[in-house]
Amino acid sequence: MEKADRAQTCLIHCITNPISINQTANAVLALGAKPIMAEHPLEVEEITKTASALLINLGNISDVRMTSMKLSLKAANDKGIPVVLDAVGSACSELRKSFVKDLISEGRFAVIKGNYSEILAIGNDAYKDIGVDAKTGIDEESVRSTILKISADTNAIVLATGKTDFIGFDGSVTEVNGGTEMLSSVTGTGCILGAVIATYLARENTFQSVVDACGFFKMCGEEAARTADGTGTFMVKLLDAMSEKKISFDPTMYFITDSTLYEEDEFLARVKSALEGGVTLIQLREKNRSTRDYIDLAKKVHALTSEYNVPLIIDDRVDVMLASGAEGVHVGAEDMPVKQARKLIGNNRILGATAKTVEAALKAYEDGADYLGVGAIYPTTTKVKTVLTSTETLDAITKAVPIPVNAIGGLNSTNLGVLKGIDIAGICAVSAIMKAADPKLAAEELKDAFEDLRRSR
Ligand code: TZP
Ligand code: MG
Repeated sequence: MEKADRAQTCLIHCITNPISINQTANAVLALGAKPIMAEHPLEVEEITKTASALLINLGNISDVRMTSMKLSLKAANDKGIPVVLDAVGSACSELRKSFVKDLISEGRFAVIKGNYSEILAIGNDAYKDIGVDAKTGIDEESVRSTILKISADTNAIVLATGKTDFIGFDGSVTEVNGGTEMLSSVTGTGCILGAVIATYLARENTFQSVVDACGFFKMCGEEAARTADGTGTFMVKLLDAMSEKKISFDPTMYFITDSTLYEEDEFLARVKSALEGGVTLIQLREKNRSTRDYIDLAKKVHALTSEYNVPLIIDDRVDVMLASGAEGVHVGAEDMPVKQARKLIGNNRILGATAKTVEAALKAYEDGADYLGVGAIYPTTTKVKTVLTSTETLDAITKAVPIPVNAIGGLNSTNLGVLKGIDIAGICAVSAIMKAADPKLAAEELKDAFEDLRRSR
């Protein structure tokens, strides 16, 4: 699911409950759309007509909102505006259950959503539950068949939310997995999802939009859970995840430095030369410096990389990254664990990890890595404790994880042929640039060689 998918600016009319009205409005804003929460019967038709989607949420229902919902539903249907019905509480309240039936018989919905219990209550008159949360231990088969039944009766996409979201339409059911238990530890997350779906439908009224909205929301939940300290910060981080501006990076030509070979002036001149040559990402890699010297140098390198709009990654040291203002950190197997690093740096900064096996790659991805470095492909002359990684393993890793994977180790502009056909995002190099007579030229040649390799795939 691409997080970059953002709703165009459009108005989302939400008639919803006061428990979650604020989070719901903020969620729509986070997605780049505009919320309006109007519910007075004398104004809702006028407002719905100007909206790109309508959300009707039955939570904490009142007479006024019931009246307004019917008026808005008709206005939306007349104008072909997609409507999402969130059937909150339809399993615990006869009033709401019969109101759902009323609404379904009077108007058309793009999406009807509820948790497993709510969906079962809509599909089966006798079904009852207590409260607005779904019962545990509900049989998935009955959820699937109920979704399809309601969908066939209403011609709506029907969504049953839970650990797995089931989305049914036209005889088939799509599952969306993932998410986190924490989504059910705070109130209103289901209501927020309704607004996310309405916002996605406003942009593109398709089945896929509903699937994407559910996947996006689960992903944001996972991301928020990674850095939350409790349910309070989870809620805040969930909004952050929905609106975040992750620092973007281009891993194509990733230059890793080695300052041990030069005086500081010469080192900085070479970094600048590599930037002139078009490197797209730089890692400052220091093994023998005091913390103070590491921060000092990082600040100097960061001043250079900022001029060229190239993100700076700091090897191993989260503290040096934070102190220098660098954009990210890279951790290896003996460094801070990926999960811990993600928690400390937050969700927006770049986190790289070294992986030498498919298992390690999957774990790093799940723990929050943004990219992987895999190698050494060739024996390296740079002073590192590393073993070779086969191109077969590199290939398997690129197929196993959805994040960019870079090759590293002894690579130069004349030996990239072994990487042909492997879906790497870029190459990392130390010596080929650092030790070159002309780092600018070396960076250009390496970049060209990688572009050639890509074209010859
Ligand atoms: N990890 C695996 S190989 C390597 C690291 C840090 C060093 C790569 O250096 P070079 O000079 O590009 O071989
Ligand atoms: Mg390291």
